[in-house]
Amino acid sequence: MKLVKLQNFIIFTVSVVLCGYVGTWLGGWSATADPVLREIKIKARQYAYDPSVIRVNQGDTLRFYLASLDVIHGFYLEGHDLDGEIIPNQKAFRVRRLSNGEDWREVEHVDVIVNRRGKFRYRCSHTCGSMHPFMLGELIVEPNTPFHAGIGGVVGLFLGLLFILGRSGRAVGAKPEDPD
Ligand SMILES: [Cu+2]
Repeated sequence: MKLVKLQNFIIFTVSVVLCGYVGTWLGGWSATADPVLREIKIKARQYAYDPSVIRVNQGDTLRFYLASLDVIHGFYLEGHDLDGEIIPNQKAFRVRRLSNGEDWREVEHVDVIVNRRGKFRYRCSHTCGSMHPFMLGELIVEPNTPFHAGIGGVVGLFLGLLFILGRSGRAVGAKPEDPD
């Protein structure tokens, strides 16, 4: 009987770990396989951005529309190689990548794919007045894997329990023929 218990324990543990792993894998897969396009309209004014906090999920594509309500502002997005220049009362704005020394180009929106989790600040990169250094916002990129891993773990637990119940049922049935 001891051997059966040990076997049950191993099968249970393996199925929980395996299903947790599969759940995590599926979670990671869905984070990149189901990217959402989010349109984000940012209004800049002295000395703030609206919205000042943006929450998105890893893998999303962010389509930024930038507008200024007063003077020329910048839009530098940390960690995403993007700098913007926003001219007031104008639908188009200018962007450039800093890494390759690219020149400004005029666009009506700019797309950024957020592949990394974390907090990234965006700040004004165009001196716009006395409080310019405090013109900041925060982009929060959240993972969406723990939920799937959790579901995988619960499914694993359930399957493991079913397996043990099935096995112990058979063990009891077999007992008269094969006593320990
Ligand atoms: Cu500014």
